[in-house]
Amino acid sequence: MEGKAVRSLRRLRSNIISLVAGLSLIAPTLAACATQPAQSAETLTNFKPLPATTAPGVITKAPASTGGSGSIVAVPAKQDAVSIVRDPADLPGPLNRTQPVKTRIDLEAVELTGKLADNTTYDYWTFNAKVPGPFFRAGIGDTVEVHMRNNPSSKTTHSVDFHAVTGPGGGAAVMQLAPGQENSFTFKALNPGLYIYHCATPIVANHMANGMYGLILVEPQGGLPPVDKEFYVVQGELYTQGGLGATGHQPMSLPKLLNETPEYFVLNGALGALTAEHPLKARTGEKVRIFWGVGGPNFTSSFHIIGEIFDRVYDQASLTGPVLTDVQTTLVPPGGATAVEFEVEVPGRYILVDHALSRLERGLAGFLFVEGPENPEVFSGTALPASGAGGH
Ligand SMILES: [Cu+2]
Repeated sequence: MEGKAVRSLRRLRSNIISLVAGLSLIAPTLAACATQPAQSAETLTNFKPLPATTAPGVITKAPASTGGSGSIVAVPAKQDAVSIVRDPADLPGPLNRTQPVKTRIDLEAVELTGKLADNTTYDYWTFNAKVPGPFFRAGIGDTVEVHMRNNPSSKTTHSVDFHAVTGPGGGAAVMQLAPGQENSFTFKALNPGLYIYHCATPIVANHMANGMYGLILVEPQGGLPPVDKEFYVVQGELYTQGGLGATGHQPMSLPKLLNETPEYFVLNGALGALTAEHPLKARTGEKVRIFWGVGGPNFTSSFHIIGEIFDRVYDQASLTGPVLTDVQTTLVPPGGATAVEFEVEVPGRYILVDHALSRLERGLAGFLFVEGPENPEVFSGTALPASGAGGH
């Protein structure tokens, strides 16, 4: 039995090594593509950060109850898995009001099997069946009533901690909900800012890694300056038992979670979420704002867009302090956020990354497609035919 296990692990390891070797070609290719004119949507959505390996199936330890302690079994991907990806354009617009109001937020904890990658599935825990949870918008001074229900089909207790809340546990002290339970609490939005909310039920890092995080914006007096497009992106990590690129249904690995050794880094919950499924789109001349959070649970993001410069950064999501200008890369800690603004002057494909670029090889990438007339005064150039950018 042990010999078989060792052979299987060796095979997996060699698959991963060849996978990673193949992926190392992606980064320079992407960089070369970054300033090329936008192509047809079909061509541009073919990008796959992690092609499926030739591994026959995921390799996991069988549960002890099967009598197979330490034995190696393959678990196929679940056929009923759904997309848990939240469209980064799915967020409410500016409030455009001057007086505080009483407002209401509704959350539901939903456990469901989602698509992590091609032929790889994962049991996500979510707010409202998407990762990240809904983007909420409140105004300074608002009284916010938070309602939450834990879906009766859940297997575990869930809760919510809003970093925008002043009060015990950010609400989590009164919101530990067993499956089928619901409750509410009320808070006053005292501080403007862009805040993470997340499940705060032990093991909290497990609930967050499984997808239970989102953002709430508390607009400052008068709101934020107008822009043409706003987007909602949250970075996270996944700790699967099978290695990077392993197919099949992937249980969470507690040792990897505790050792902070994720297999995947993702934007909006899954591989390809913001490249193939829901890329960001804008037109030249538009002002873009990205609300960027880190659900983590563990890794600080060095947020950068390949081929762009942030004109303005609300550092650490402070909306009332001095705004940073002309920034290349900005730090966003776990449980933190930022808002960045920039104008897009040149058409092409731009790539949202964490500039700790090994994470690109583990899935962390998003595309911003900019369409519009060429702008040779700002950028001009042609790739060499053999530069690896062929086809773009
Ligand atoms: Cu939870």
